[in-house]
Amino acid sequence: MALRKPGLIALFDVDGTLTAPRKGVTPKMLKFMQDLRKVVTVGVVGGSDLVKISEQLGSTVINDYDYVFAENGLVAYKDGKLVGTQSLKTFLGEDKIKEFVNFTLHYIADLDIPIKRGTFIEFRSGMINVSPIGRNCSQEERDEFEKYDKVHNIRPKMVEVLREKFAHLNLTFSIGGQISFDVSNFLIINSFMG
Ligand code: M1P
Repeated sequence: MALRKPGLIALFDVDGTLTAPRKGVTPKMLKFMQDLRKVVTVGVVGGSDLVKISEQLGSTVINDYDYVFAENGLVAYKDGKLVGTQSLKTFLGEDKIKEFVNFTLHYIADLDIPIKRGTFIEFRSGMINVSPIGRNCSQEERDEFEKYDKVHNIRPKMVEVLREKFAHLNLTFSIGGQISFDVSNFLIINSFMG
């Protein structure tokens, strides 16, 4: 690592950049990243939690890159070690989380979309991931939902409703992937950024 340029960091998004959405990294991309790391500091940033990022980039991901930022940066690793984490549970408290989950599940129950599977809400460390079709749909079903959503705006409409309903919770919404959106809190993000 002696030849690495100081003061320079190359940061890469995961889904849609290093890999196809939710797919594994190709050997070619992996080699490129390994070569790049010889000349600059390299970090990866994903909306997913570390489990999913590891499925895509490999089980040694936190050691393969200088920085790994999971959950959009709310869980951070440097040189293989956890250096920061945020807990939405601590930040919002159980009552507010329950209020959000209950409303969201009711909304999804009333939603008329072609198919529904399971795991509509995935609770992570610093965020909640919400999927109208359900996260355990197949790849084919995921691709179909993405197309359907582009026409019917299921996620943007749902985010609009949740944004208004939970304005008092200072929530942030991010539609980054194919079948879901991420929900976190402005203050948790700001406190983490220092
Ligand atoms: O990294 C982008 C997004 O990837 C997944 O989205 P989806 O399952 O909708 O394709 C999720 O892990 C999401 O949290 C993340 O932002």
